[in-house]
Amino acid sequence: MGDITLLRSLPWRLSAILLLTLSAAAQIRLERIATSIRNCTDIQSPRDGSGRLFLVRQEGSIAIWRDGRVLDRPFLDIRSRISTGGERGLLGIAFPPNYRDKRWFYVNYTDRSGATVIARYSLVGSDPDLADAASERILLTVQQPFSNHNGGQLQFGPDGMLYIGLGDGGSANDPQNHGQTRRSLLGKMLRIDTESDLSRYLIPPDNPFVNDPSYSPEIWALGLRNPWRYNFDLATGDLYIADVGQNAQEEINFQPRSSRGGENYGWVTMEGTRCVRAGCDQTGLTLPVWTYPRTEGLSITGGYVYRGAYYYGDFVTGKIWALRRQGQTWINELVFDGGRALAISTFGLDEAGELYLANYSNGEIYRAVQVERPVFNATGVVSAASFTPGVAPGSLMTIFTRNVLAQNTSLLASSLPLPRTLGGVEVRVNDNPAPLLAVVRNGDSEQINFQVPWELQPGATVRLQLASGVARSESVELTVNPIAPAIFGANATDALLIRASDFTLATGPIRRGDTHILYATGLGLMDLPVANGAALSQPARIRRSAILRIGGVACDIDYAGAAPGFVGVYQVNFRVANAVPAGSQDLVLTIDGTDSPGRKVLISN
Ligand SMILES: [Ca+2]
Repeated sequence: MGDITLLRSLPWRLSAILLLTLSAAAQIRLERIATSIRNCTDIQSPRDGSGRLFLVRQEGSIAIWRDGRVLDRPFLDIRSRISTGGERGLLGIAFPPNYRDKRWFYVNYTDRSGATVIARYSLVGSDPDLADAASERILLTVQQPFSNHNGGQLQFGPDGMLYIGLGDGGSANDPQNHGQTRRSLLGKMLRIDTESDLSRYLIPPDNPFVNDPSYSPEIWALGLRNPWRYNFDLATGDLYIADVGQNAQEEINFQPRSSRGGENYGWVTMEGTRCVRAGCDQTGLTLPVWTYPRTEGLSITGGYVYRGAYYYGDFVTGKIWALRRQGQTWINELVFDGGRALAISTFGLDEAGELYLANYSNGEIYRAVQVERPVFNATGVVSAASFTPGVAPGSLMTIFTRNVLAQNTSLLASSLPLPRTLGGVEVRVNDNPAPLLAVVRNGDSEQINFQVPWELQPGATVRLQLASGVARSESVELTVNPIAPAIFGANATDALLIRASDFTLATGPIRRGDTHILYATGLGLMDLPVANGAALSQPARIRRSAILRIGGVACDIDYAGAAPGFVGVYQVNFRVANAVPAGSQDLVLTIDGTDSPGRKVLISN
């Protein structure tokens, strides 16, 4: 096969095909920036220009990461005040707007009795790297009936208010119905004003239930199970609340910046999009914009909007996805798969907008680094025989790409049926990996040869995407043709011909009256079916009419059909007509009225 699908540079003639290109989220790899942050529960930037990250340890201390290393002295150590283990401990830190001028911050922890405490601490004197453990001022204490589902995040919104996400109090299936109980702070998103009066917190007058005494006035939204992580998109002010599921679904709730609050996110009437309580009255509920099932993960860890997409992960399966809105739909892509060794407990975003995450199980902190994604476009998807556009069922295609292979490589499929992955590379056709013939990088030139699946319907739009490891290209859409005839060449111009008399390569001029064989692709369906990636072992004729002309003179065709033993390749056996003129002539194969690009043949005198 390598002799037939000769690799060549991209031809200059590319027809303009109007195509839709879908944008895609960046794939990432992880770069370790710190170790020894055991059981990290939060990563926060004070956004004060210092470049520091504050790394929260569940056991009750906070470390500072600055200039590439963790400072020896903890920023804060309140281990003596807290209960830890399981879902308890020091769970979150938040810096108020204009922190540089304020020098105080907030933490969320479970105290010795297991109650949730929201407290303010201040710095020691002028030292920006040391907080005063004796400066605690408790703003809010919420009793917890069970040890789990304590929430843990604290976030200031774009409105300067402090948002506090509280879980439903724990156990399973919210036995005390806190999520839907209006006077309970559990199972809610709270919104309070901490900055207007430092002696106490205030209820913002525009909270949704301030005038309804059946609700606690702190409530901003209800119906949450355990909103362990939630964050605002710093660019838009939209809020993403990742709510940990019970038995079936992990969910992401989206609250646009325009929201005035009061959403009911459904728990425990519903878990994600699934009914939990009998009756399941969904009136007034706001359903998640995205859920994932147990096959993908068991405990969602919400993240941040990073380079235009919401990156989040799963604590148990170590997967990281990017979710983004396109029109009215949400598109979710896997961007990293760390496996079960990566226990993603929290994400962080530094002042420059870079994304971080913590591995709860080994104490490592990572920076996410964007992976160069494979790149190709529609004009780089061409017939493997002619390097001209045209996608037809069963045909062999070449894709010219970048960023698929790290080094010079020449991988050829070594068995039939053709594999669906070669060297970690896939060509996805409507999300299904297609049979691959070759994956080649030579210098900056990369090309991939694949077979178009037989079952594609002419006229349909087909979506192509490249995958290399976890990296994914953007998708490119093409229209399927019934046929796309193209003749393989011996070089850039000349047809590759085999003499039928002795099956040797015809290298010199050919004689009138002799029978020759050419190879082609894109000739459409045959009178025998063949599986994708497989070759027939016997002849099978094409269904459409074939005409072969040399120098404009039609030549008799003995056979036009499958090339037995080859995938996606046809052969045409023809006799050079006596009326063909001598010299260099154009050879054109016409299938059902569609001409192949011409190839040169030399006719002897
Ligand atoms: Ca929900």
